[in-house]
Amino acid sequence: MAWFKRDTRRRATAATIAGAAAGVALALLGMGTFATHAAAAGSLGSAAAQSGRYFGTAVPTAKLGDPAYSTILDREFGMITPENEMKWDTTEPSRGSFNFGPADQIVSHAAAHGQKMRGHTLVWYQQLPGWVSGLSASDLQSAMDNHITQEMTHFKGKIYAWDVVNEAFADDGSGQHRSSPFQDKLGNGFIEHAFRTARSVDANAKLCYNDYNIENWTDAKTQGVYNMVKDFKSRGVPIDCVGFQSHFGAGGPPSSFQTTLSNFAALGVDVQITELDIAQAPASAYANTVNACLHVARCTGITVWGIRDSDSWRSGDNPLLFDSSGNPKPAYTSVLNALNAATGTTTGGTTDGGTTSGTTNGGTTSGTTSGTTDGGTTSGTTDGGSSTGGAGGGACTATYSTTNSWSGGYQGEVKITAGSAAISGWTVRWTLSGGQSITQVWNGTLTTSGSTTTVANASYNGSLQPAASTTFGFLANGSPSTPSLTCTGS
Ligand code: G2I
Repeated sequence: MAWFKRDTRRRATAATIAGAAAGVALALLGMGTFATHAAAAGSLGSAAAQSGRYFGTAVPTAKLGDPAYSTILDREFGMITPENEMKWDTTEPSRGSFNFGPADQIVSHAAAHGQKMRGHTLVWYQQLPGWVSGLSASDLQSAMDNHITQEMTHFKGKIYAWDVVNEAFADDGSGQHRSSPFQDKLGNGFIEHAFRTARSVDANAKLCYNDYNIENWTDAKTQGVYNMVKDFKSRGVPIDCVGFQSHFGAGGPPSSFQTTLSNFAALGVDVQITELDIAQAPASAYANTVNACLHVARCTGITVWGIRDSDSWRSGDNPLLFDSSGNPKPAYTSVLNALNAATGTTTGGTTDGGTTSGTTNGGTTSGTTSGTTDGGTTSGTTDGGSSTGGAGGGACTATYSTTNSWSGGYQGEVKITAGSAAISGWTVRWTLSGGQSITQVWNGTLTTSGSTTTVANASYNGSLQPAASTTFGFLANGSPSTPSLTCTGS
């Protein structure tokens, strides 16, 4: 019921808000840091800059030539992450043969428009060219070192922060590293080795660890990453920042998100929201996410993973701030208002500012976020495989749809709906067909055993009122097919 607590807290009376705001103002005056409140900024980038933060987006090279796209890009965003162009399959498609052309185009665009760059990503188990997985351990080690060295050297001086290692932790609730060519051949030390190599190449770029499903404080995956960063800081392994991808369901961030950001920041790293998108883009869920960052002094910036809904990797969810015609959505306004409301409140500190409660933005958090909004408005899909389970507990049904597919892979979404009784948890099970394998799950916790796939609720979306729904999504290799789902409620 975490969402319920969050709503309750945000339903403050006007008097409470006014009192809290006055308290903050007095405290700031006392600290001598209160700045004259500037006029509200009219773009995301300039509004974020008022509190010393950036607002960025993911950009694919192919869209730079689209004037409707680049107009929004250059008006709104001060930071760019290449969506795919700095990944290993593009930059080193065969061993020792480097191709920085597509990313260079994005870097040139950024330089011409005064935008900064996040580098994404040097070591990741996905979008790896085939030759990497065929190497022996010692060959892989030197290939990884060479890849980091060549890529960072090429872009030296042009990158604000690098995602040195991306998504190295497992989704199975173990809190351990996931299996990957790097993990399996080089062992746990590959992450530390990558960061040390990166620092030796470029002493000025910030070095980040980046992952998804690490936003909820009590999740095993969050704790695993937290313990790694704590260990790195205690032993002097060079790490400067942690990126929270923040691919959320319609309920938005978990209620502990600000706590998570603040606890990581307290280890002595910057924290950043690096790939934000939210199913159906509820204005309140976006405002909650942005405010979680604004309340933590070392949360230095926010990046959304695409501009228009049609640009999104999960376009069936309409998860972004602009509609497919480039018009700002209600979520855009709520984000802009939140950024403007934060002016002068938490900048400059090096310690966690997570207790500045008076900065809640005025009236854009509607308090109706339920975490159960139907995410089932997906495109090109087949419904099916719905079934009911739940002996001894509550019943639920699960419905599958394919939200995206491409050669060799697809993205699916499963909608879980409680029966006539409330449930406090759910599990969906199905059997993968030949050639299918799941590579990523969000808003759920994956366990696999052979071809049997089980996804249980995440910590924040297990509780469903009678007839209420939630969704989880996944990415898979192979071709889509309609599975027969078994849903069990508890
Ligand atoms: O999966 C969402 C993101 C999760 N965190 C790391 C990010 O790097 C990742 O981004 C996505 C891109 O948005 C997609 O655009 O990464 C996907 C790959 O894992 C990207 O999808 C790829 C497709 O898999 C390719 O088939 C396609 O050729 O996009 C390519 C270019 O459109």
